[in-house]
Amino acid sequence: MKILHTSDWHLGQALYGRKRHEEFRLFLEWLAQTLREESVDVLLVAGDIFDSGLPSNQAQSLYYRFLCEAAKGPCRHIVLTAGNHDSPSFLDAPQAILQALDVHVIGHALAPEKEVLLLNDANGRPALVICAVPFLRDRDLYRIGIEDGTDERDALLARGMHEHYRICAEKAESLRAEYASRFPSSPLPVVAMGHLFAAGGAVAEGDGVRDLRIGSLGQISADIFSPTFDYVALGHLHGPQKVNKEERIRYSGSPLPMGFGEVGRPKSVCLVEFDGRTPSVRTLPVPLFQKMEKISGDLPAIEARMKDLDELGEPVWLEVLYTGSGIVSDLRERLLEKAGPKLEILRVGTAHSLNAPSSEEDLGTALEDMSVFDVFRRRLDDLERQNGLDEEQRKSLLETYAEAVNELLQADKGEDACAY
Ligand SMILES: [Mn+2]
Repeated sequence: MKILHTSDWHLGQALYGRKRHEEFRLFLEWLAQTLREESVDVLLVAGDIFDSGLPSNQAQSLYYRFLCEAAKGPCRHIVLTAGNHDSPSFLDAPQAILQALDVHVIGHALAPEKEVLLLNDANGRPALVICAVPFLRDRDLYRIGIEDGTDERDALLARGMHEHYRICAEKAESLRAEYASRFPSSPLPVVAMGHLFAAGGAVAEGDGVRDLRIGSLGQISADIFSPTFDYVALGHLHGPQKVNKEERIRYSGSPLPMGFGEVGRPKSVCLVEFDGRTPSVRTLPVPLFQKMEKISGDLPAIEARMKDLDELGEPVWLEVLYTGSGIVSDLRERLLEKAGPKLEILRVGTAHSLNAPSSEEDLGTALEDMSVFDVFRRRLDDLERQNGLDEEQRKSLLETYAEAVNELLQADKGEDACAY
């Protein structure tokens, strides 16, 4: 059984407001073709299929078209699990009809043993066990209310996750034993899926990984993956990588660069084959479907580089970082004027505005525990540290912000009223 492992498609994602449907379409076309060319039997997508819980019609259309296309080819099994960006209910809704195409979708976490799938080969003989574990949310793991301290919560969450994978492994072992009694010469490989931040994994600035917590908490030690699992197909981190240098535990990474922070980094999918229970893994590069570049420098340097790129005549998306001395108040307008028809400037800023460091106390604070005002106050604290913000300015910014929030909330209510 040949497996292709990918994750973090983030269908529907936009880059600073720029929609990326064309890139997603080209990627899925490439993937469908790769499944055919490589005679892949099993496709695994380890979470973050969509960028948001309520994907646009276009993003949904790409997804369903791809599944139909893939199901027509030699790939006999497709297993998709939810990531932290996905809505589990949204993924689960078409489960019955997708099942008819031999597409298994696991949005909501189930009882662990129910996530264990036994896949057959072309002759209808069991050939592979998949523990299709989606992103595990707090509520999937424990239901006791914990008032204070993220430490305690993280510890409980980690314990719950270990338990979840332990039960999966147990179930997989029992399937393996049952099978071994019938076919002693060919052991059944077991693959686990997961969408989590394994300790030791690397993230890059600006790679678009939405942290499960602010800071580095929420990491799970890789010993969660017992030796029962012959390969672990992970999602969540966007750079392709092994975990703890272990050949068998991998992040495929996202197929598209998720932000300018990832420009120039290679993107790939993993092809996995088993010799008995020993996996051999080959990474297959994903082509770049849209050229992106970061330019930095003073005004003449930026304009010179833009001119060079213009002359290449291919579409380029740009992030421009102005590092010159002196303030150019109409920077964006000036650059837009200079940009040829193939250049799209998606982001313009100064070193200061693009890379503002976040405050240290942020570490360990769960975003979901903060109000929108807490977040805004943190932002003001940052500004105060960098620019010196006086009491008056702080007060007036808070007031303006409150006004904007209230307006939005009212607008929301209005829309709801209309919808009913
Ligand atoms: Mn992701």
